[in-house]
Amino acid sequence: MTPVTREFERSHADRVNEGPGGGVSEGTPLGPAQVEACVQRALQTAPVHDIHTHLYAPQFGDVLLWGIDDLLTYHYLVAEFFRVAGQEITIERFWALPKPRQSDLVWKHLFVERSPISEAARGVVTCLNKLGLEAGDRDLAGYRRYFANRSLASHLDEVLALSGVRTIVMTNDPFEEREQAVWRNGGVIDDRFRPALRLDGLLNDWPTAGRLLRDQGYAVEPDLSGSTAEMVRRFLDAWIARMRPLYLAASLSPDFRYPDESGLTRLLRDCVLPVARAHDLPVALMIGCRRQINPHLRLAGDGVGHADLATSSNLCLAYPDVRFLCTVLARENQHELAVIARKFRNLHLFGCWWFANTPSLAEEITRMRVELLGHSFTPQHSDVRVLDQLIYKWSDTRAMLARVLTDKYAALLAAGWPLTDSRVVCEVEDFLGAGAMKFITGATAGD
Ligand code: FIX
Ligand code: ZN
Repeated sequence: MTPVTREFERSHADRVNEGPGGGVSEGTPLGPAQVEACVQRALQTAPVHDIHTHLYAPQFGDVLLWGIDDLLTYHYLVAEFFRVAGQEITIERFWALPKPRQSDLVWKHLFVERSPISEAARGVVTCLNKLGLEAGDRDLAGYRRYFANRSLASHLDEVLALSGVRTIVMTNDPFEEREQAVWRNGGVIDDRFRPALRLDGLLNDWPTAGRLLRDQGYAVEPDLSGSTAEMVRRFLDAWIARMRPLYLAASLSPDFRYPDESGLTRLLRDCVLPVARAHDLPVALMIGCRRQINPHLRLAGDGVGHADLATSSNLCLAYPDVRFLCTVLARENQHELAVIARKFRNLHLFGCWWFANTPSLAEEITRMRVELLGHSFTPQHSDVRVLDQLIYKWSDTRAMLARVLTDKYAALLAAGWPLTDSRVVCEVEDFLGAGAMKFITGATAGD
């Protein structure tokens, strides 16, 4: 049993379940007037285990983004900036500027010349205010001074305290040179950060991945023939040994089909799934991103497409002994995925991903998931790329969950079911990531 499994095997929920009368007798009984305050309190105190981010432990150096210029050049805001900037600011001219000049432009167009009303723009306001900087002062130079005077170590502590985040799961690309040095030197030493082995390079761009593997001495073929599958498995084994990831992950296009005649099916069937099974590691599928629909926008240029989710049920059916995490990008796919999850205990839904992470969509999706799945899903991950964004993404999620869970628990009480504060607290802990960690580590309650 790994240390991670031990940490999550006995959650608050399990302890309450051991109480007399199946646990409902432990804690203080709740009346209708107390439900909202109890849910709010539970959401404020439960630690967050953020199961998908693009943050990195400080030892990765400048791979970890933080501070005002990174906040303002977040790709969500870059896309919004180009919608309102004058034609004289061409996309090429913008990219040629150093980051602080890019953020000057974003600030001017999205925060000075108009109210920062979009979700991503309001997020910056929330971050600044919660850090004690008056966003309304519009003092960009002052915010820069504030961040310049912070040490990363204490800033990280403060952001984690403000956002209530205990665990940050990184996105670790084995082909990313800047990350490789950390793994060569013994790996991550800050246990607030946990690795996830990201396989987009391998699965979505085989010509490049194959070349990189050959450079590293793996005898792989462009057409995947010969010993390629065995070599790729060895490559994955080596990275799993080095990184000890919580799960393997890939984002997939809406055109992804499994099984089919493609190289992607072969790489999954002959390499990734056998390796996941052998190491007892879940596979996270993030489906529906149509990459680079406007390549000029770079990271901001990705779009969304409606996926054929028969692929998810085919995988869950064919590999009952592999645990799958899944999130989908298109609003149109959300209901279908929740129905599929009802059919497969090896499928855990997580998060309202990217364009689905807006207050209105996240609330709609979360209500629907609670109604169809009860507790057996994880409402949110942050997906943040800049450390400070944890502050607004998790305060927004807590506000959304407060509305949804208050309604659901109030309806349950009204239906005549007794509730206690302890029960609510432990269920909220699971919703904020403890449940996902149990699924990921194979310690799901009831096993
Ligand atoms: O593929 C992913 O993990 C996506 O979440 C990102 O690549 C995307 O750019 C993003 O930041 C979404 O929030
Ligand atoms: Zn992501």
